[in-house]
Amino acid sequence: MLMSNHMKKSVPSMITKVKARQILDSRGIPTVEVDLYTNKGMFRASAPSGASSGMYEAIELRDGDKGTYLGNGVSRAVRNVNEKISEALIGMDPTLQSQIDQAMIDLDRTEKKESQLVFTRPLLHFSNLFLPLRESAFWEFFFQGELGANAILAVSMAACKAGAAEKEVPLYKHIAVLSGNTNLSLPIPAFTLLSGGKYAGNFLPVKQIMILPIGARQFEEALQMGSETYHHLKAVISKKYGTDGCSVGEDGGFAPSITSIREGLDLVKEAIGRTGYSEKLKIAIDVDATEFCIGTKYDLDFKSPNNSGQNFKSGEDMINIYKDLCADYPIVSIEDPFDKEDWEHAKHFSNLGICQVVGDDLLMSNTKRIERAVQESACNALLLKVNQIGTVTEAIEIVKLAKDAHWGVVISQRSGETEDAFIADLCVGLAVSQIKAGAPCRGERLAKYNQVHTLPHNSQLLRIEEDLGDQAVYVGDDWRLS
Ligand code: 2PG
Ligand code: MG
Repeated sequence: MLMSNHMKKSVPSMITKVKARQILDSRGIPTVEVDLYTNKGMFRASAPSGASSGMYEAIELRDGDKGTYLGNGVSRAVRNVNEKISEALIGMDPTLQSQIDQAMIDLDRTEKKESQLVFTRPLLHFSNLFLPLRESAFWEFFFQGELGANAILAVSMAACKAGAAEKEVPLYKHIAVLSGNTNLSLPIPAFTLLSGGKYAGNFLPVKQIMILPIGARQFEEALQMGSETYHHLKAVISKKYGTDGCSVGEDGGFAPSITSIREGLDLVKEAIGRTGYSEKLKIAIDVDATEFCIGTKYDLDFKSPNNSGQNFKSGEDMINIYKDLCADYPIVSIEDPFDKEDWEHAKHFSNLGICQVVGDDLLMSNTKRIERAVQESACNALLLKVNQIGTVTEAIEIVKLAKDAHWGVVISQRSGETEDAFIADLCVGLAVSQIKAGAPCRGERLAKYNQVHTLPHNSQLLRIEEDLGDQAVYVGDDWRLS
């Protein structure tokens, strides 16, 4: 027995098999799931997928065959894992994350150095010029990597889980070691309470109104505050808009038929008022302004069928709107307050220092754009979407970039999620100050929050807060520092 244990240890640790398959994400759209095998067992990860995409991010590979899953199938990405990536990784040590990621990056580049521009439909009509760019037939083309960010990321995360198992440490600790981080902390959750923008069928122009439980003492308490406020909000909405006002958007936030940001904020304020935590909960908004930027103007009525065209705002107007909102409500963070190319207003607003200004579409988790934003002070927090950067190693690097600039860091869900809780461990391992994983409701969102949280007696595997015990430090009041 002793002998065989000894022999087991001496077997060199290596990846023995990588197998991908197509699964469906939370929107019912295909995505890539990977099972990566080592001498220690099988490790599974899946890639999320979002609505916003563009020329600066790592691009997921989709089949484009409109007859199958409306063109969203990922069988080519799956094949890339099963054939090319698998061949490149078999035999590698799963603890060597950066080498694994580099092998995939190299493989992608040997095949095709740059993303490929693929046209799926010709430009249709001159009138498209007047639509927001992402609405237009101009965008019937997309940039496509060779292997697919969906293929690469799922393998990268599965390998990271395998590396942790190899070292016999929890995933977050493995990530901390990979990044050289010695301070573990549990992030502030940004819970979506109201959904709007492209996420919901109401007329609320902004994408999400969220709460941040900065006054909680532990993550567990933060989760309780989020859940209770969510349910108080449900009651408030039911009373005002009827139960059909309680249908939810893509990341679980309620989507009553409200038309303005203030109407939404008033609902949230009322719900917060019912909790008894008023001082402990702050508000964050993801404006996602790129969605309603037309030329140099912002159309706050962009979702209204009776849009009179009278509610167009200039960048300056938007700054004034944000100033007033921050004065009237406990708003501490605004994400994408301007179009992704409106650097001037972003700089101006950010320099006012009124609140945390988060760059999502502005940065697209892209190193060059982050460097520019740091230099120009166009925002003061990074929103990191792992599938936009593509590998765990690159995610670690850009978080460092943001931390070096003394920015906040929010690690974020995508609208299309899976039950994979990887980002929870990533947040703790990198000690970033905020996790944005949607509402405190719906399985694919709770998978992340529950992973950070203590769930005593509920799992054979320890959750992070439980595992850290007395050493668990909830970010709380220090949430701005990452
Ligand atoms: C965002 C993200 C996540 P998507 O804008 O912050 O909520 O959305 O994944 O659709 O790009
Ligand atoms: Mg966003």
